[in-house]
Amino acid sequence: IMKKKLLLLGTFSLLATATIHAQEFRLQPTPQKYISQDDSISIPLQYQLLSGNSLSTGNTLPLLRSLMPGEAPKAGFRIYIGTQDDKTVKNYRKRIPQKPEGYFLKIDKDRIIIAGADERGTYYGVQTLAQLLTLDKLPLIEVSDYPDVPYRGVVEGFYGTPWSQEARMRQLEFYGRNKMNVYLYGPKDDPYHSTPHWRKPYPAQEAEQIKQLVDKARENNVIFYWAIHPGQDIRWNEEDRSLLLQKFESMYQLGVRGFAVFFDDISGEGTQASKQAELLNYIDNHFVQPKKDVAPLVMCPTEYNKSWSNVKGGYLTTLGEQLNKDIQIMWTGNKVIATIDKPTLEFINPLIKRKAYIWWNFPVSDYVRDHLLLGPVYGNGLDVKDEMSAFVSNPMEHAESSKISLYSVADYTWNMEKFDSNTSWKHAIKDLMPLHAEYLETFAIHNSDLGKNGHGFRREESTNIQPALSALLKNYQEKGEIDETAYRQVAEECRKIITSADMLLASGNENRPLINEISPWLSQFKLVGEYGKAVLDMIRLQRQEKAFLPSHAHAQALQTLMTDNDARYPQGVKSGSGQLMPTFDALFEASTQQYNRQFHTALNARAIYSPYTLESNVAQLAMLPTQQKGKEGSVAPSNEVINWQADGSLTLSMDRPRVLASLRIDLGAPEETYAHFRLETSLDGKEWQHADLQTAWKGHTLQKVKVEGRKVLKIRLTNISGNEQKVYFKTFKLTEKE
Ligand code: 14T
Repeated sequence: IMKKKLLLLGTFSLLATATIHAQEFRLQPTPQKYISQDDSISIPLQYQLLSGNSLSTGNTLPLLRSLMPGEAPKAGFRIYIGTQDDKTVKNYRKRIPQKPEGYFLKIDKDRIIIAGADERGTYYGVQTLAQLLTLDKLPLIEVSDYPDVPYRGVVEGFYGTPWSQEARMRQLEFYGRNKMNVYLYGPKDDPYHSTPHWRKPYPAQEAEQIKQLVDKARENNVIFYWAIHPGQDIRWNEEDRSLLLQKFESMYQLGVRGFAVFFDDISGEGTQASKQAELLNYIDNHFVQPKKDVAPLVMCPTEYNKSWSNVKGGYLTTLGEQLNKDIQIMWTGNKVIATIDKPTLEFINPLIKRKAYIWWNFPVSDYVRDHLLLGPVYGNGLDVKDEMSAFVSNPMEHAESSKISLYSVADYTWNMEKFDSNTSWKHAIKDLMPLHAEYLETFAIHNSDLGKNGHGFRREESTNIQPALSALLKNYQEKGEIDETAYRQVAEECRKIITSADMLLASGNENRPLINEISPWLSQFKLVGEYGKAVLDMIRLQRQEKAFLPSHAHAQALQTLMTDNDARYPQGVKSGSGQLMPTFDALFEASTQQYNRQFHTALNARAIYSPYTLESNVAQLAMLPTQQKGKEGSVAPSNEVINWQADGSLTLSMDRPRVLASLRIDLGAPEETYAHFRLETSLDGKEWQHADLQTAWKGHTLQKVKVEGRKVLKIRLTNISGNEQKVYFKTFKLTEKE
């Protein structure tokens, strides 16, 4: 009896004959089931291929042949491959999981069997073999595998610079390798996807590029969905309907076999549920169904998350009742940016009378463009595989950097119950830069959180060093003492940060596209590490009158360099903003204050120089960051519906009285709403002067405030209606007089 070992989770057992690296080997995405023996074979140099008829077209065999070049008609080693009805695999039919995209893979002493439930399943069997072939020897193994979620992948749906052609080509290959089967093309800033040009065909050059992507997608067994975003100016007439169908037909001619219509982030006419449903059904009945080779239609509703939905208004139920059953409906969860759990799906599925097609807004960073979101994927339910039809991730405009999350999304959607966030994250990093993984991990762990933002969505950051950071700060602030263990840990981490930034910046061609994307943040990251060291010097030297001064000056110089680097890029550059920077700033302030007290000096003890600060007793407003660029100061837009309670107010305070040139406020609400608010300014924070709101131009919700030449210290906006007001907080922007 052969000794068999059941490995349900995690890494391979150390195979007697394999290399030491085998210890770190892991199949990705995590398979449903595999059994491996403590034995392995050499990779066959020659083999006989016995392949099923179902694979005569398609890319499964080309992939296999590219992985194993030694095909020879009379070789003793045999590879049997096929889908379930093929003769080549008939002896193994019962072993094939009866699930879409499932496969059975067996490696024996004298043969390999790859048997799929369908063509994509067989292809995934070959992808698993491809991973095993990276080992020095092939382990004797049996894999029975299939995905938990039917559609898994990516929706390029963010605002900002769309991905480059080269980036997309690399993505599609990545999806194939990670067993993701959909890519939805819908960049908000492609003019031919959205208003103004959705009605027009692509110019020849752009069309050619899309064709190239479609081919690449097919090569990797990914369904390329082309999405249209017509809602901003669509008219519900035959003319626009036929223009839309013509556009789809032109995309079909380019090879597109998946179509989507997005009605997100629009207002006015386009938002009517019954009109949307009528259009979608028409497309389904007259375009998708007759063609026979087109994937199920996908739509993104206008009310695409719970917080924006008005169940009584009937929008979602209308879609649920009227849309053809096979049309998929997207959903981002309880909010625009949210993790997905059981209750999320129990809310939406009954309304739309089908399983939601999850549009997960992570790691998208278009609302926090100064941050990179490189942390682990966590927070989604591990018990929701049966409640969703799809799970697609909306990524960052940084394609390569997004792969850290996308790798884990592939893992999560394939095998939910076994998804281990941290393990998956570490392997994602190793997959991106095997030779520099250690350094990339250090960079990623400290570049995970989003900072303050209107959606209130945050991520853990610096979890490896967070306990040491808080112990160090607490002891220093409360007792003026240095926790030596924590001090050593933080000093060591700063050293690692500086090394990692250097090693990655000088990593040459291991992953050039990735380094190009992150280089502004790498420079910032190195400064964060140096700043940390300078601040550690400060607390160490705080009682030494002379020695303290250069460390204080150095820390200030590094603050200036970080501010300059941040200002060098239009989107800004923040690194370590979650834990490292707040701790270092607090240590800078505490040690300088101590020093000033002890030596009766007046060194600058303020780490962050921010001319504007915001206070509010309206919870959703209090989390908004303020910004300053030149003469312009602003509060970031909220991006969510604000429930502004009666008497709730927002106060913007300045570091010193400043003379205003203009002030603009947009609550995204009709003109009448502004009568419910009182706007005031103050020069001393005690006496308040009224200021008049005026509609900037007809039909627009933007208000201009008559404040030219007014000298102010504070600006305050209060809800005086006595009732809660629901508003959007789109603009709050002032300019100062020269
Ligand atoms: F379609 C949706 F599911 C969706 O999420 N739409 C957009 C998306 O394109 C964008 O990348 C994402 C993150 O910012 O959120 C949606 O865009 C918004 C969301 C807002 F709350 C645009 C404006 C908003 F105020």
